Amino acid sequence: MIDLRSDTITRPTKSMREAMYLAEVGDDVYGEDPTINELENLAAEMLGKEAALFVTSGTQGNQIAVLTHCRQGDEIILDEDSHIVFYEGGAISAFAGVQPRTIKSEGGFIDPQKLQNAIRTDDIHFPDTSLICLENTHNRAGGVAIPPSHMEKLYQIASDHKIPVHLDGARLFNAAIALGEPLTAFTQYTTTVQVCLSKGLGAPVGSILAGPRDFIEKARKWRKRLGGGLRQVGILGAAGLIALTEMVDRLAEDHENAKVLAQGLANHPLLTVANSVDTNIVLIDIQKTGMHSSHFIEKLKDVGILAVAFGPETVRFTTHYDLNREKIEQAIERVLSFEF
Ligand code: TLP
Repeated sequence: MIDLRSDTITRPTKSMREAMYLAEVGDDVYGEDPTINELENLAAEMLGKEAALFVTSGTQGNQIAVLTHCRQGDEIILDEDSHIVFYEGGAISAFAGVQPRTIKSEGGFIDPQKLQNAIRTDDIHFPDTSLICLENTHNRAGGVAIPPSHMEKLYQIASDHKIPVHLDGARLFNAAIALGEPLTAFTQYTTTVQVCLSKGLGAPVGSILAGPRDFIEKARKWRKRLGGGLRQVGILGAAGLIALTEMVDRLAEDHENAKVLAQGLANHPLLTVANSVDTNIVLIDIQKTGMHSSHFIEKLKDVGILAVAFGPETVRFTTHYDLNREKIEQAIERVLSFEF
């Protein structure tokens, strides 16, 4: 099988497994795991934030951010197609008790005027707007890398209203590599940020939530409340350190492979590339096949390819570390020779 479902399927590298085996560990709930402490310090430095916290997943990192920034009954502003709204099981309402006020972005870009209009004024009828969430790269828009200059405009509006900004940067490393910008070029326009170690960077488990020191101390308590206080977790942190030090620059290969895949699939008369392929995600519009995407991905399995449905007429293919150029070329060949 050529598995293009997600970059989450990457398995830990040999050097990750060795580092995990040898990791120095302690009880992290006591703050005594040296490997996790090293990971959190390095991540905070790379992201230009005062402090960082290792969390079990991107979802947990985003949810802890919302819980820490907001109170029940608050309103948070975010793109209607953001991961937090679309793919986190309604957790912001289930856990933080906040109300989402969604904006329709244009291909992942939130219009500053729409953001400005969505912020509540001081009125006894209204909920308080207590958080603005951004996403970069933007998953459902097709891995779109949003430039720091656009984030700056949104951050300026948020700052004018004294509203914090949380960035779901599950794939922020991809945005940084694609645009040739340092991570801090993006994170300077955020109050807090969540980045995933377990996507393109290949770690088996884990994300980082980073922000001001007092925020991270409160977030640590929320993590504990959610059962996310782990003990000798340096075993996982060791892989996270390799992810941050050895796996970032090579994301460029995944991006190249995605472009090759998109160009190849575009040669099929019934398939249309539906995104700009900035990073490692290719969206294919299958409307001309007359099939529903769920049927289409079942058919793809017959030729040994896994992908995910992204809407009734859209299918997502994601490139990653476990698929080299040869596999990408095989995938193209298999799709092109297939009669839908
Ligand atoms: N996204 C997964 C699925 O949940 C859709 C994927 O395969 O792309 N933020 C963004 C932008 C994400 O894409 C994801 C994972 C998360 C957060 C959540 O990360 P995890 O899976 O670690 O909870």
